[in-house]
Amino acid sequence: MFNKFKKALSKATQLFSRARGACISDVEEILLRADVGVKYTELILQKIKKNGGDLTETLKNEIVNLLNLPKPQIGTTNPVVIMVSGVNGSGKTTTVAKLANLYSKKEKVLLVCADTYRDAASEQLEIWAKRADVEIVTSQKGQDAGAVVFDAISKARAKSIDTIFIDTAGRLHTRSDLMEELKKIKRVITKMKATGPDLNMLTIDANLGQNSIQQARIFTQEIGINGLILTKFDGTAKGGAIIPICNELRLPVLYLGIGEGIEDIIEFDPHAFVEALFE
Ligand SMILES: Nc1nc2c(ncn2[C@@H]2O[C@H](COP(=O)(O)OP(=O)(O)OP(=O)(O)O)[C@@H](O)[C@H]2O)c(=O)[nH]1
Ligand SMILES: [Mg+2]
Repeated sequence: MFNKFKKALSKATQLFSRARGACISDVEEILLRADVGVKYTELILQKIKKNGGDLTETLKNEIVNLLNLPKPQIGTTNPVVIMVSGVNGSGKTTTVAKLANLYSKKEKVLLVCADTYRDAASEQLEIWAKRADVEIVTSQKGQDAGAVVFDAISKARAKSIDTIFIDTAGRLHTRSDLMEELKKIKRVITKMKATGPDLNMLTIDANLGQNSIQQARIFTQEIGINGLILTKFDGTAKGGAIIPICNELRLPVLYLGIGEGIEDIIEFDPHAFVEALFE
């Protein structure tokens, strides 16, 4: 897993690894260029100045501390419900497919297309379901997304499915009708399972860097996101934005998307991440 991480992070690594043995002003420049942002760069530099000792080690420890936010507890009643939301093109469909594939190695999973907005959304997800060799609940364009989710959870119960993955329609955080639909999906889940979605995750395109914080905040306020997935991390030079994103939102990063293939996802671990960054 470490190797996969290293390869996928090569862009970010190119930048961070230069901090090894660098002086403090170089570190400042590196952090700012990686889109860590002024606030968190200052915070990290203050710690380095205060601690003395090995600069690289302090830097690594500080980044781990900043990324180490508590992860949500997954309930013990099946099906575990995992819902993924996000703006258009942020990687929701690809991500639910990758996750279903990952989980299917250990348990019975079900993919659910609750995107009833986009043309051919079900067809797209069906292709992924075949690739991952997992079951799917499809839907029709214009169908009520809440009803699709209701049927899917009923089916999951009848078939003793362990975990279901719900793909939702892409929306701008400013589109209130679509935001209402997400709330409705969440209400339907909560009616059928009092604890609500076990994971209510937001996909964020890592290339947006710090610019993603405002839109993410709106999703968080509206539908109570409890974990983040940074997608397209393989191509970004703004990987340092992961620090302001999760700290401003006070949400842990749970996965990183690192490519377009079905295996291109990594469960996020702050230590492994930082080790790979500084390789
Ligand atoms: N390089 C790279 N590309 C990705 C990653 N995740 C998704 N993509 C690409 O991003 C594009 C959009 O992905 P989708 O999964 O369709 O995004 P979506 O959020 O479902 O899009 P809508 O349903 O239209 O809102 C596709 O071309 C994917 O191949 C990733 O981790 N790395
Ligand atoms: Mg989609």
